Amino acid sequence: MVMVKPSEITPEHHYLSRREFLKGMGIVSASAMVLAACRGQSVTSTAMPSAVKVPSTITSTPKELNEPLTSFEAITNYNNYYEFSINKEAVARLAKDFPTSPWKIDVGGLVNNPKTFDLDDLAKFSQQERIYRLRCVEAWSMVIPWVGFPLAELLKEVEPTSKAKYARFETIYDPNQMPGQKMVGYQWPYIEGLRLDEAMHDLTMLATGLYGQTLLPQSGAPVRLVVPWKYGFKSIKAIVKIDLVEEMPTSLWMAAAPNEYGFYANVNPEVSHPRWSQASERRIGETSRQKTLMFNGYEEEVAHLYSDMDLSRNY
Ligand SMILES: Nc1nc2c(c(=O)[nH]1)N[C@H]1C(S)=C(S)[C@@H](COP(=O)(O)O)O[C@H]1N2
Ligand SMILES: [Mo]
Repeated sequence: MVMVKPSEITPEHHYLSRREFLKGMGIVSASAMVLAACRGQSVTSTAMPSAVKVPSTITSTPKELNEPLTSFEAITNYNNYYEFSINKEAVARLAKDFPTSPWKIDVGGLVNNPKTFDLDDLAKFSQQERIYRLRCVEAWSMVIPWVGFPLAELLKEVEPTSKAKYARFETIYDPNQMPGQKMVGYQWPYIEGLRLDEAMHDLTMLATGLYGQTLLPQSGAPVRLVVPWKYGFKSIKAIVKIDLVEEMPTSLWMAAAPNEYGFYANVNPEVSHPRWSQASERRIGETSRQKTLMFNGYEEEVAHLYSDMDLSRNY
């Protein structure tokens, strides 16, 4: 396993605007081709056997950033995943053999049509590529070409009732496979939550892949949440359960350190975390720091969700 220190990551290829690229190349996933080119592999050899198979034709990119992508090597070797290790550069090795198939997600609670989704069911949702910034509360960030589908599409199938106000997400609990779950000081399994309108927002996705290939265990395989306008800890990995509930869920981080982590956790350069200023961030693989953007750059899309909140307070 090659361990990549952030300082050792070579400057990235500059990512062509996806639209420009597709104009020249046809409909093959642009990032899969960039990846293949970088690693000297053919696109077709990258599919993993035991998870949602990412199709080689990906149809849309609603959010185009025109920023260089973080390298595949950095995205998959610098991970926060406390179930395996608190050492970001050890996660990939420790998670390597984590079994991600078979898998199922139970979706229930305040819904008319509770349902269990296996990997084949997840693969039936039309998979799209979306390039998003990921901003960790520790003040580093990446640009990641995810593959997945809007969470809203799955939630529509279970039909939340009018009583449902929040979605509560749960990671698998398997301390034999996940040594970090024996760590004291945390209430395992990892829990996260979203308000229902946040969960239904088109930017909120369930990711099954990145860079045109199936997710690796360290990235949250086989399926993880991605909420790009919130700090990274909201984007819970290896989900086995989603419940629609009436009360605001208590996340693992809220329970562990209520003075440090709120429920909303919207990226906000004006509000410092007790241990980290949020004004700027280190883009992994780049040398200079850059200014953090309100809502991580998604203000236009999401600010209306919070029009009645005082954004100078730490939520
Ligand atoms: N189950 C689980 N999900 C998790 C975490 C974790 O420790 N366990 N870490 C979170 C944090 S703090 C971040 S920044 C992102 C990191 O995602 P990445 O490793 O794919 O970059 O995952 C989030 N999801
Ligand atoms: Mo994070």
